[in-house]
Amino acid sequence: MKFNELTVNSSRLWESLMEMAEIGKAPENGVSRPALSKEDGEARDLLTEWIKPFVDEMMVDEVGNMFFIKQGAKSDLPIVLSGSHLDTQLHGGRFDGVFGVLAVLEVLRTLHENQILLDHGLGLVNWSNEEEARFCPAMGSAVFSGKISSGQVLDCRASDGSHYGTCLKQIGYDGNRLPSSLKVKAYLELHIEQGPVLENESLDIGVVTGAQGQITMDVTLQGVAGHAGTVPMRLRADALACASEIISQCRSMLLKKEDGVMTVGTMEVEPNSRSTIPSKVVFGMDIRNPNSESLEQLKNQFAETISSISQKHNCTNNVEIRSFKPPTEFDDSCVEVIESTSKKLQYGYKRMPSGAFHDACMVNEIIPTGMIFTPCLNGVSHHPSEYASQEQLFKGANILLHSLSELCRK
Ligand code: HGY
Ligand code: MN
Ligand code: MN
Repeated sequence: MKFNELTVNSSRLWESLMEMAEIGKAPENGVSRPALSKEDGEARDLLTEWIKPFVDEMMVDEVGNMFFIKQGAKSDLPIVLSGSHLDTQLHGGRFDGVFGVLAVLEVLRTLHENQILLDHGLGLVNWSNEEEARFCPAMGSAVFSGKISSGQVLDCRASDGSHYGTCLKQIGYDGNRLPSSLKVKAYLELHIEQGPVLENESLDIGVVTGAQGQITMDVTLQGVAGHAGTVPMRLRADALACASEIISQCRSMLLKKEDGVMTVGTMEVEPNSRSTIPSKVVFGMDIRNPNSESLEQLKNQFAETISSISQKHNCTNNVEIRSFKPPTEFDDSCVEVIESTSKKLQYGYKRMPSGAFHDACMVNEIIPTGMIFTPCLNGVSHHPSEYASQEQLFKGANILLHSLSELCRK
């Protein structure tokens, strides 16, 4: 068979995804495998068991990033790295992250069974805590790219008080092999799109050009508790009424703009009783924009809105920035390899930005990086109904196989 005709094994890839989805299985095909949970530990163990026969070296760094290296024919050359993340949102799906990890395993299996040894070594990486669903800010890939220190991540605490370093030790992935010994030529990440563009245009592949920047923040509003029946409306300092007006006002501002998104996905209300005026609200805000200046402007405009509406409601406010990730432009040479591979394999494709953030956005800070998208059903992700067909995943993994092979040629 000619190399160009080589494909991954579609059913083996699908079966590995379905077996991995059993770990942290949740109702309606969901997966709950939060970073550093017991389930995350089991998923890491299973990946290690599966990949052992196909690699020459494994290393785990201080924050739990896992690297598996298959040496190339020319061991003095830098390796090409590819991967994604095994952790999921608290109520996540079967494909976000894990598809990009198991597709690299499938590429290694395919090369092995066809006795193909590439010039450059090929590495698989499982990044720790990409979702930051429990620990934020604490992305493993952010440590790898030098954006935050391993100490900051190891000391990070979840909202339930869990300590990152302690949880990492408990699952046995507190490593010590800093990846600085790794020489990396390029990094590719394969991921479901998590949006509706490819499906709507009946395309197979997204050649990702970059990603939006993101600011996450916690907004605390302090009002005054009171009896729901006796306090006249004009005398209230109702923290929940204040929060509702802020969120609605911020949404109206964004709806008038061309781009940018804002989500409030978490809210704690005290004392959280039907017949007591809420005295305190803490809500989590996620703001994104493809442009740095616009992102900064949005943050400032929202801060002004929070302040003026808080005054109107006789509430005090505090805004804590939890994380900031700048917009990303991926490396032209990586984008071109993915695009030329899509043409060669005659898959329908388009160049497109990513609405979601990925480990690739962090890695791109220090290593030439590219991303490949595949469609997902109704563009849904971060939800149990997340779905991609075996055929869609097969095409994505084939693009990964041939793009990586191209990059691994001297
Ligand atoms: O939130 C994101 O964009 C990523 O999926 N964690
Ligand atoms: Mn992801
Ligand atoms: Mn995600």
